[in-house]
Amino acid sequence: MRTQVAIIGGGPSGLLLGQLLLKNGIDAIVLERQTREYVLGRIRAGVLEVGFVDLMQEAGVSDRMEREGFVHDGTQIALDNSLFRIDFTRLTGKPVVVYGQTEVTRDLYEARDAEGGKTVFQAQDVCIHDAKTDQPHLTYSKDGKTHRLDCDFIAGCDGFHGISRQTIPQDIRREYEKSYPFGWMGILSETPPASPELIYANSQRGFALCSMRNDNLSRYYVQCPLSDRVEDWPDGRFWEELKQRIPAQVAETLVTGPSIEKSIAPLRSFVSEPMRWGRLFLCGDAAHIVPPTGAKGLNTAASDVHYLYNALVQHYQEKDDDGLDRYSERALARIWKAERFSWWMTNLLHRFPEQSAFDLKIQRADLEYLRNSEAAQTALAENYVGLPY
Ligand code: FAS
Ligand code: PHB
Repeated sequence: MRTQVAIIGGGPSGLLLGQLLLKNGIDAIVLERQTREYVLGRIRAGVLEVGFVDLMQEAGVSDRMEREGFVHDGTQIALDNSLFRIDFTRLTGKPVVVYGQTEVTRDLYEARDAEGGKTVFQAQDVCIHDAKTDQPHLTYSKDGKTHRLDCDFIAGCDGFHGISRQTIPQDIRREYEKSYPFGWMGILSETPPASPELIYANSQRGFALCSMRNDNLSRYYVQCPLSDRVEDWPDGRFWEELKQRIPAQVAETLVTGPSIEKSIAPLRSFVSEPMRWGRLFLCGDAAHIVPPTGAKGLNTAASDVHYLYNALVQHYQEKDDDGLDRYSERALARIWKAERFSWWMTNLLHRFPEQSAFDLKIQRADLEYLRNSEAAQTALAENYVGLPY
């Protein structure tokens, strides 16, 4: 088998890249380790930057998002028992769109099917060969047979636990990592959202987030110790803890119900440089991870896709490799700003086990400054809605 661009990973990065390439007449095959159902069963991101929405429009996959996505002009910050609002649209001219990553992935798969994009599910043991030559290829196994896929370029869109990053020799890779001493216990419930906008809460008991997917599907998180397991959090305990971390005026009207999904995610900041090795290009979680506090994970995957897709179009249509040669530098410049913002939001809103009385005073001063300063709110808003590509 041969294609122009071999994409490893059928998550949002791989699918969005594949769709944009397809739209520009560039052939790409997606190799996905899991089944489609498994990929669509993951509950992850919920907030999309306008840049992401624009890319989905460019890919011709935005109809349902425009119908069902919630445009949010701002967010609420809860400090103990009070709330204050960050007005994204007034401060930056841009909103965000609340639309689940699961739905994004579903829409991309449906578009890929409709337009004849080829996806190999349950492709096991994907291996990258000759990435440093102009004739790279992949091998993978499926149905007990080994297959070969010859290509011009390889897009490593296989997430944090994929093989692409590991293919780059250790002495070439520079990895930067920060692990946080807590996780997020998240639930999904078929209940109306606690508030029309998201609420990011810093409370004495720890961080909490009230989010949503639609008018009757809510997404909540509470900060929890890394040692916790999902079974430590029966629904009743979760709801009681959430109510103690959000303002009483919100807790009083909170509609609780059975969880339909529950998971604990660790929080990590991670970047692997460079994002190119010969004809292999890393994209999304394969190259970087952020704590979800700033809602940047999926959105930085989108900016990687933007740079890589435009570079590949430039290569094939203009015989110009400037975009490919600059890909890693350009993607990393924006990624590090998203890493900084996600780290900052995480430090602003969470309680750290080793925080001293002084640290707590500084954190509170940071929050009070944010509450009262338009400049501070503008800085948060412009990062949250998404810095320019
Ligand atoms: P993904 O990990 O989504 O996709 C990679 C794909 O590659 C997967 O389908 C995998 O099966 C496949 N793959 C892996 N290895 C392979 C191999 N060897 N061969 C073939 N295929 C292979 N971001 C936010 O903005 N907000 C959030 O709230 C949020 N919550 C998250 C919760 C969790 C538990 C996790 C893990 C991430 C969360 N994220 C969140 C970040 C998340 O949304 C990612 O940024 C997003 O999934 C990135 O998409 P991809 O780069 O496509 O990687
Ligand atoms: C979500 O809705 O899952 C969500 C929203 C905002 C975040 C993280 C997660 O910062």
